[in-house]
Amino acid sequence: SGRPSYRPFDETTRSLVFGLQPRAIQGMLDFDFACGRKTPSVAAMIYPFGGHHIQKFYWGTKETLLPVYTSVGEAVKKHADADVLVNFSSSRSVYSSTLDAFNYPQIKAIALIAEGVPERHARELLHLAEKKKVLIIGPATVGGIKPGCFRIGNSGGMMDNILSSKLYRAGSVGYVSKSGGMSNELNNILNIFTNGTYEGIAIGGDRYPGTSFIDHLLRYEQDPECKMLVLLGEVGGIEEYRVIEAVKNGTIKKPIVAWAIGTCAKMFTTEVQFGHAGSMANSDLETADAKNKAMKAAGFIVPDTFEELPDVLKQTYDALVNNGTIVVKKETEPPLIPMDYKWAQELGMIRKPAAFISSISDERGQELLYAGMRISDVFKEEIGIGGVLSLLWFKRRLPDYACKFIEMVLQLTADHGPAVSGAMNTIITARAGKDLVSSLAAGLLTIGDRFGGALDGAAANFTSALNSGQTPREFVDSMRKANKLIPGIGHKVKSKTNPDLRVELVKDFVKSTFPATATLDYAIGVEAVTSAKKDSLILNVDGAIAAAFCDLLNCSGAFTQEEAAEYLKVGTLNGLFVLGRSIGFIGHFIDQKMLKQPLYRHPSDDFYISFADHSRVVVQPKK
Ligand code: Q5B
Repeated sequence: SGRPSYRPFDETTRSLVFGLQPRAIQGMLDFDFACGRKTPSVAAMIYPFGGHHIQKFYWGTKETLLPVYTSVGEAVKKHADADVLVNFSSSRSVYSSTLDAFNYPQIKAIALIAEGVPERHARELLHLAEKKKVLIIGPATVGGIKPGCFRIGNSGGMMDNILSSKLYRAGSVGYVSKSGGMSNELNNILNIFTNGTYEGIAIGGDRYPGTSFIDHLLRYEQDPECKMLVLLGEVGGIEEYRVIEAVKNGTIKKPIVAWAIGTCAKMFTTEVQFGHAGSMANSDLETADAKNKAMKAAGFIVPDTFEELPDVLKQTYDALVNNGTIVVKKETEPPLIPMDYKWAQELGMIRKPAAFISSISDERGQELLYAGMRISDVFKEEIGIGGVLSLLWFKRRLPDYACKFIEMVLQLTADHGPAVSGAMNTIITARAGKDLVSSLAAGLLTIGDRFGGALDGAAANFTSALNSGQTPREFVDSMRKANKLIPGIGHKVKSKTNPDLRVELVKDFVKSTFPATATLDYAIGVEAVTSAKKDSLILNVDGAIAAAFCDLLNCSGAFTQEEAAEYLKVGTLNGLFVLGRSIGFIGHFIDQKMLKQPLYRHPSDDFYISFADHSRVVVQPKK
């Protein structure tokens, strides 16, 4: 890469990201753009599952494509300029993916983000990394940031944080800490009290980090652009003492401000384990107080309390400015980074008209809601399928008898044998080798005016006839005059002498539970007229259900008159037959498949085939 070893990241650094982390990658690209980088710092992603593909990201206001490879080897081969691996693999797979990355000398630095990596694995990786001269940051870290140059994963936080801490351009202070959260705090403090961060690394909170404080501080010491060092240590471990040694023996000469977090541990009567796996003092030497004392004694600039850290940072920085070590540069404004739509929306900064309105269900919250009712209450209150239908179709709870009626309708209409149009279609489609949805759809598509889909028509006709004051006979006559069949009347096989028991069940239930039955009574009156003419012109299942549902809409008290009329107008009632009969059609599909029925071909002798006369006339072309 041509970079000196003390400077693993600069404004030309290119990385590979292991794992599908679109948010983190977008954050890295937004950072790059804010820094004025010419090329994105992420060259590609590696994800072993799902095959080689491409993903789209924003580059400023425009969009850019990043390839996703299935192996480190493939990615390295395609992107010879990438020498950093940001490894987001989980604690289970980080060991193997990092071992694999060690096979490619092109990779010079690896950040291990995963928490909970087994210590045995961490130590092995650490050992191998030393042998292979690979810089490891982590595990259990957000990574680190090189302002103006390169951001590892989510380091530095959200873009507004990056901008307010001026991480889009380099400052003069190099820091190292364990915690990613404290790194953010340091970025902020350094921006306020100095000219900002030159580089910041969070080594991670585990007991065996791939690199420690000293590794990074020695790099900063060598880097002429880094003028001042900060060490944010903590209770537990003895890594701070390696830095003390380096300061004492003169390896580290640059001014170093330091603080070990965890001085409050002494206020507890027992040993305290802080948030990090390694943050517990196993001896007096490992306490934060002992470390602060030792660092101060070795010549570090150590405040008396953490609250005084900003003051000593400012004093140290001012002194470096005054003696000419730091030359304050003119501030440059970063380019405007378009805010992520979702984030802006969350902040309440933008609004957008919704393309769709929906008012029956909502899955966005913690719990699924049906018309405002929690799914857990649906079961707690045992509202049943009738209750669920009343919520999702009518957006309200209906009285108990209404829910029971709905359930009765679904059971009554569930099937009527294999010979009806819809079942035949389903069976033929299933036998043609088609799937469940196709076979079901083929069956459903037969539902209409003649078969199963006469409910809406029946409801409309019975209602208007009843409301207009026509007697059933006048209504039948008027329909005949208009040459119209009465929807809800007539059946292919059922008749006065072979009554449809389903209709009887409907009548009995409605008569005994509904507060009013004017429409059903009217339909029965119509049946009396039609069946007197012809035995098969009975009130059929469509007609009986439709008439009863009109009574439910009009007289249950759950709907206004306008609502009742609107539900009829939009064609709600055929839905009852469609829903109920879907049960049967699916049954027929499964039945045919289980019976391994072959392709059906209808016998040709069942067709009378005749061509129209004109098909034999040859039309001569005009001369
Ligand atoms: N005539 C149902 O016809 C059927 C008349 C009528 C006045 C009428 C017919 C019809 C209206 C639509 C309707 C739902 C096609 C039916 C269902 C679900 C099912 C099915 C299953 C299940 C039967 C003979 C004579 C003619 C006609 C006259 C007939 N209907 N007059 N109003 N409605 N009804 N559909 O038996 O003088 O001789 O020329 O369209 O409500 O689909 O089980 O099968 O659960 O799956 O073939 O129950 O009624 O009678 O057409 O030969 O007519 O009666 O004008 O008079 P048919 P046609 P004319 S339930």
